[in-house]
Amino acid sequence: MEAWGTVVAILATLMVATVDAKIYGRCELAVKLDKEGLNGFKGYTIGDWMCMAHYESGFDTSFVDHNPDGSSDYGIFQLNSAWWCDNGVTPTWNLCHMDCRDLLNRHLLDDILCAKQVVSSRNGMTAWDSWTKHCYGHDLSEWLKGCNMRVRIDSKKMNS
Ligand SMILES: [Ca+2]
Repeated sequence: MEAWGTVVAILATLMVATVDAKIYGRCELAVKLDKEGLNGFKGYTIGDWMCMAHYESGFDTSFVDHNPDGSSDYGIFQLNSAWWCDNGVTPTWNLCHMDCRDLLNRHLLDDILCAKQVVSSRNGMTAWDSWTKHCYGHDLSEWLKGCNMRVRIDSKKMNS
């Protein structure tokens, strides 16, 4: 039954490759985003990023959503395949020069670098409908409550 053992080994390898995703804990994600320099970036706080990511993906890096226009949104920040990444299907500008699949794994650095490009564009965070709908103008301190971090989340007092 050695062949069967080989099959099991291959399947296990494939699963590890495809399931390299992660649902981040709230504080875990907040600390990570802060560490990568998102707090205050272009005038937005970690609270803005946390709120947006929650409503976009529920902090699940494997989340993919399909849009009526044929494009898809990938990962924790739901980055779009017509603008920011290449999924091999949607005609794309691929402004982040990346494969959309790289937005589905647990490694967030590339996602964060791409999201920085999104928020640096003219529309800022209004690029994410969920941010406009659920986060803009709201008290976002709840998103960091109980997390062991000291970041200022009052954007009015912050230099952008
Ligand atoms: Ca990634």
